[in-house]
Amino acid sequence: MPLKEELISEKHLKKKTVISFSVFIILIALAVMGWKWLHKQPEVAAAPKPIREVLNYNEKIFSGFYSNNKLSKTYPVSAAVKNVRVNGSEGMSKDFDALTWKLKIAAKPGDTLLITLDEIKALPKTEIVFDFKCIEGWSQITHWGGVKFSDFAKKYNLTSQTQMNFVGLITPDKGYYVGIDMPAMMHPQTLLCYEMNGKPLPVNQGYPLRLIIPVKYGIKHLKRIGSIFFSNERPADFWYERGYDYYAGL
Ligand SMILES: Nc1nc2c(c(=O)[nH]1)N[C@H]1C(S)=C(S)[C@@H](COP(=O)(O)O)O[C@H]1N2
Ligand SMILES: [Mo]
Repeated sequence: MPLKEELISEKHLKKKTVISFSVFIILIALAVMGWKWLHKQPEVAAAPKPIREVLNYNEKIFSGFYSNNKLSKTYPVSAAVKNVRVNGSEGMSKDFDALTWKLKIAAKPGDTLLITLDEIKALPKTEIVFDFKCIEGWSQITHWGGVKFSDFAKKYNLTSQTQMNFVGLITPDKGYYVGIDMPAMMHPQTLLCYEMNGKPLPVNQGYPLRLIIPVKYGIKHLKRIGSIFFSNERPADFWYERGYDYYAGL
C-alpha cells in the first residue's frame, strides 16, 4: 500500500513540473513576441505609438490636477541625505511646550481653529524628496512627509480664505515669520510637514510642524509653525525685513 501511494504522488509531481515548465516557456515566448510587436509600431514623438497613447492618456489625467503648476524635480528616497543640516533657529525658544501645542488657524476675525498634531496626521499623507536650497548657497536632497496645504485647506473649509493673496506663518513665540503668495502655498508640493526621513521631525528641524515649500528658498520653510493667517496684503516676513527678496522663488 504505501509503495503504491508513493508511486502515484511521484507521477503527479512529474506532471505538475511539466505543466509549470510549459507555462513558463509560453510566457517567455509571449513576452518576446510582445516586445518585437511594440518595436515594429510606428513612433510618435520618440515613443512607439501604443506607449505614446498611454503617456498621452496619463498626461490628460494629470494635467487636470497640475495645470499652471511647475513641479520641482523629485528624487528617489535613496538619494536623500541621512544627516540633514540644521540651519537657523530664529523663533525656536527653549521654553516651547510641544505637548500642549496646537496649530492655530485664524480663519476669520474672532474665529480661530485649534488643530492637534494627531488631527493633522489623520489627513492624507504626501511624501517628497527634493533638493532643498538655502539662499546662503548650500543645497541638499532631503525627504519629508506631511499633508499638502491644499488638502488641509479643503478639509478645514478654508476655501474662501485661499482666495486671498497671501498666507502668513508665525512661530509660537513670534520670533520668526514668513509671508507666502497663495499660488505657492496651494502648490501640490507644499506641505505642512511632520516627518523627516520617515520619522517625526527632530525638534531643531521644526517639531511638531514645519512648512516645506519646494518652489521657494529655505528661508520660507518656517520651522515650528504656531499660527497661520490669510491676507490680501503681504504679511510681515523676517528675511524680507533684512533685505532679502520677498518671493524667494526658485
Ligand atoms: N523657525 C525658523 N524656521 C526657519 C529658520 C529659522 O531661523 N527659524 N531658518 C530658515 C532657513 S534660512 C533655512 S535654510 C531652513 C533650514 O531648515 P533645516 O534647519 O531643517 O535645514 O529653515 C528655515 N526655517
Ligand atoms: Mo536658509
